Amino acid sequence: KPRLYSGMQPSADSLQVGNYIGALMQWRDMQQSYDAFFSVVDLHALTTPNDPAELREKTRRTAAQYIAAGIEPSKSTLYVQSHVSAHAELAWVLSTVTGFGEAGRMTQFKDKSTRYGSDVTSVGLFTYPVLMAADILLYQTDLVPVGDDQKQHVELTRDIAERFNSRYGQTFRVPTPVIQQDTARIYDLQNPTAKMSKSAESDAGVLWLLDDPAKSAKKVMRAVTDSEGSVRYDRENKPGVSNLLVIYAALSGRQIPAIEDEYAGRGYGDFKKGLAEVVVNEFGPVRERALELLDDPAELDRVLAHNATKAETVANKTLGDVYDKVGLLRRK
Ligand code: AQP
Repeated sequence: KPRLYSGMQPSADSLQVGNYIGALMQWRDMQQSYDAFFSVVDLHALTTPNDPAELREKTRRTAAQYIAAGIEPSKSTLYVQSHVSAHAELAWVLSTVTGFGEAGRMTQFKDKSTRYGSDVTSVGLFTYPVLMAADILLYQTDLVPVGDDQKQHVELTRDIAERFNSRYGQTFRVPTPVIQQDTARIYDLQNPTAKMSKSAESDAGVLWLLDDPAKSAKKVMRAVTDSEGSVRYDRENKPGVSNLLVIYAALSGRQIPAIEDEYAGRGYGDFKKGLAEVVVNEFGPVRERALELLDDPAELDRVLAHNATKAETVANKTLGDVYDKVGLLRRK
């Protein structure tokens, strides 16, 4: 089976509906036909300020939500990035074959460093894409499903892999990004031209997977729409309604035109009520399952440890090969 790699940062207590539709639902499907590795990238999360105890808890919670959403830890390798030390080790070697200039062209770094200011912007934030390259290349990955915003990082990963291979001989498989479709991109309910994000400044427009369903229903009812009053998909002129339609279609497994037909001639109130019901029905069981898993952290930790061991076997093989190729004297 071809190999697939993806991950998410444990940057909040709960994932949001964009993570669910844009990543988890697709991972769940893809794990059937790929040898899939899914990690909770806690080392990446260190690039933004964190409370240590909270970071630990968020890491467990993120893993629990992967499982609750249908990632099967007996089928896919679901593990915590920092449990496999090869990630940090390979990142170091890769940083020595990455140009300072090419890393400096990463737009996410430029955006985030402008947002954070020079006091909070760390060297780690700058080398974030190199660590991501290590994540992907350690597993001899074929496919990397990512959002638009990560495409440039996967391209950098490909460049690094090709450069390393040509300098030291065939070592890494060169991965291909699978960019999520426009209809898998979810926007903030209060600000429907901005991507919904775990780290949004206000959470009024964010639908959290682990929120009380009544609260999510309320957020749907308060979502920004427009004054036209017709339920119709038009990203450009009706970003709010279009976003709600996309969420409705993804969570219900129906097509957008069928939903437009159902609500033709009815107001936004009815449409939002329908969507609120879909959200509650879909998130309810996922939330319950995640909370159940979190009730038994020892068992969850055991599953994660077992999967880390599986990941390590693959990762250490690649790392050993890299160390040999670059000329490090191996410990006997
Ligand atoms: N709004 C979204 N629509 C569709 N897919 C999304 N993803 C994230 N937001 C949306 C996908 O989820 C995976 C994890 O990405 P992430 O950890 O970067 O998610 P985030 O919620 O955007 O988190 P942060 O902490 O707020 O990150 P930054 O600061 O980077 O924006 C990815 O597959 C992503 O495509």
